[in-house]
Amino acid sequence: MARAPTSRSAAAKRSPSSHPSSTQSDTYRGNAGELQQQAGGKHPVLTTQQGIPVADNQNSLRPSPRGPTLLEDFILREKITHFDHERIPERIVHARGSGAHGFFELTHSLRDFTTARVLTEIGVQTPVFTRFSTVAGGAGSVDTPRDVRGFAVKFYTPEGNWDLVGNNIPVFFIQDAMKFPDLVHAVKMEPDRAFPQAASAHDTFWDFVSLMPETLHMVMWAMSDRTLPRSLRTMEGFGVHSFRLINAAGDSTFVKFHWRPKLGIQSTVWDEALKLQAADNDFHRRDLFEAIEAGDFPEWELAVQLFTEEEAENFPFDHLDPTKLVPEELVPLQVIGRMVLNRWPDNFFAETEQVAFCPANVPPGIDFSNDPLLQGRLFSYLDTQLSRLGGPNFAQIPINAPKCPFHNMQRDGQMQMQVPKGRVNYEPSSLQADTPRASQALGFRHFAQVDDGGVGKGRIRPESFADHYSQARMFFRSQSPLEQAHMASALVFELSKVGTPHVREAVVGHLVHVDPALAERVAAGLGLPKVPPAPPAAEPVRDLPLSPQLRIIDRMKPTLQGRCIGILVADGSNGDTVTTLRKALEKVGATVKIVSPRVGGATMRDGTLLPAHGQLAGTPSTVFDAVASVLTSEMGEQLSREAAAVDWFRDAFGHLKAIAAGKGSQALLNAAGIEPDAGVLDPANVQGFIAAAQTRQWDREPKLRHLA
Ligand code: HDE
Repeated sequence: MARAPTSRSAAAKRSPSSHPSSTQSDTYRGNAGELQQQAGGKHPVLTTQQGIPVADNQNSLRPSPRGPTLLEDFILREKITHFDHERIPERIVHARGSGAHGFFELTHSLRDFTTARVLTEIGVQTPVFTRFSTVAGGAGSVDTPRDVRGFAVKFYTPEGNWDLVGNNIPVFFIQDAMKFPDLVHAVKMEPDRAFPQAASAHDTFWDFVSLMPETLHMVMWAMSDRTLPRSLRTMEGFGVHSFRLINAAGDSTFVKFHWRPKLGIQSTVWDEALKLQAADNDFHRRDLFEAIEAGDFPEWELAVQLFTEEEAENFPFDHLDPTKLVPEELVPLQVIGRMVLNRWPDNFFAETEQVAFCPANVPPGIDFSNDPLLQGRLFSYLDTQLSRLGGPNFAQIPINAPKCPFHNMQRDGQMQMQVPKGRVNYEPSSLQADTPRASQALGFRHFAQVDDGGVGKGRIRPESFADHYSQARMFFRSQSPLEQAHMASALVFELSKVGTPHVREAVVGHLVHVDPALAERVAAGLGLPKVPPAPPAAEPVRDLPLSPQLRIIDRMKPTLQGRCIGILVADGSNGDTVTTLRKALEKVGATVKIVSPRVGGATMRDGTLLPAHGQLAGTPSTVFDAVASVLTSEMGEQLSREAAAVDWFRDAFGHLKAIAAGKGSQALLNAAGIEPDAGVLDPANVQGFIAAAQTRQWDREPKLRHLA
């Protein structure tokens, strides 16, 4: 066996980060760098975790060619043992997620309201790591179920980490942390049968809803198109709870945080979301990855709603109740900065999986409100990290470590990575001059809230939390008629998956309070003989002013930026038409992907080969925002007998997408049963197609499917 010789000069030239096993430890890096293969000199020598060079990575150690494996084989044992321990417990909620690095830049100072530097220093770029997630499914579940999305941002501020751990919906299902385990148990797969995965359409979830009327407002959001985002880049984000901002004088102002996507808010339609679960399990993850790789960096505005204690007292609801939102019409949004995600993680496990968010992580100048859900969250996240990440030192994992200096007397514990020096690991001490000390001037101060003069200790739900239906009604009635129809249909879909008749009926009973006409529509959709009676409501339901800002359809941005158009080609296609269309689409910011029966591409009429991004059978139109086809009549005829091609058009039409299809595609349109409308154009009508592709063909929907 030839021992690999060492080469100091080659090791010296190589940058430490290029080493495949580079870690934070310089010692480790240095040792590994000593060993360099002679042949070619590019590959460092494979070693064990102890730095022992490995000669053979193919065969385990045996006493004879066909003999048993020897226990002595420490290389095999170490490799297999490490592999056996590669997984850590997945998050009990929000297990499925995708993250990215970026920065937050403040454009408007909140100096009058807070001392937090991240919210007062205009122009400074604070590094962030953002993780988006679904809630109910496991880590390997699909990206597009009907589900709430997590929107968690870790700001590495100069005064410590600030985690804004929000969702893409501004309210929550429950009012008190005490009910969170029940809610999560009810929505996740049922414990005896272990299905359904990543879906709320089952008995236990709706049973819980039917018995917990406080869920009704968020249920209306969950049944809206908000839970079917087109992309993580087209989602809004919300801090949900009221937080406090504290200024230099110690005054408190309540704040609600909102993220608004630069691309505008946009969703898919339900049938499309369902089919995406087959077309691309990683639809959102891939979209985020591809956008960042292409330099098309996802961006959001950060906006705040600010209000005082006195103003809050006059709201027609209690802002400490997380099932309530503060309408923009009541407290306008002020944009204070932007977040850009510009770097995909180097390693999914090390960063996206190990990132540990916690709403209790706030720098001085930001403080909590008494929202009872937030108060419970302040405990839960640190607690869950201890078991998920294996001990109290998870803050030392690079993705979790603050990027500002940090010093304290916390010592030892599993996986301790730091090597503290000196005798002093306590405070106060007089033996060392440089030990950390608390600072009245710079340290975190809690807002000194005056007690609200209540009745004393007790398991008490405030009276001001009693109205469960008025905002649910406000949200439903603020939607456009089509969005209302989507919600009614979603309720019918979900409740049709509920096998227990009394649960279905009880939910419809609650809907009577939300909107009697909605209850009628859902009852009809379920085939109930009559609308069940509404349960008693603790408070009379009020007609609050409507909030059109809560719609999606009207607020979709007329742009092709961030949108992806598929062009179907086959042998004989007119390459000039394809090029003209492609250039025009790319000019206005769209991403264009070529689809062809074979991934190797198609030979154009002039003999040139146009390579494809995707094979037709594996690239259904569900993954595009609009589609075009440039085909000869002969190929159109041939493809009209190909199910994947017919579905390509049928689904694009059914999902309300613009279609550019010339004469050559007529046989396909016929086979797909498409009756051309304003959203079906000739590929030569480039500007017409661009205009149509900027939106969905909403007028088409009522002609296509029965909505409840
Ligand atoms: Fe969470 N939540 N949550 N949650 N949550 C977790 O923490 C919890 C709530 C949210 O990308 C867990 O590290 C309780 C509201 C996001 O890593 C856990 C309560 C909102 C993420 C936990 C809530 C959220 C989590 C699971 C009610 C929106 C994913 C793993 C009192 C404002 C963060 C983990 C990531 C994750 C507890 C309610 C958002 C168990 C007890 C409300 C985005 O600690």
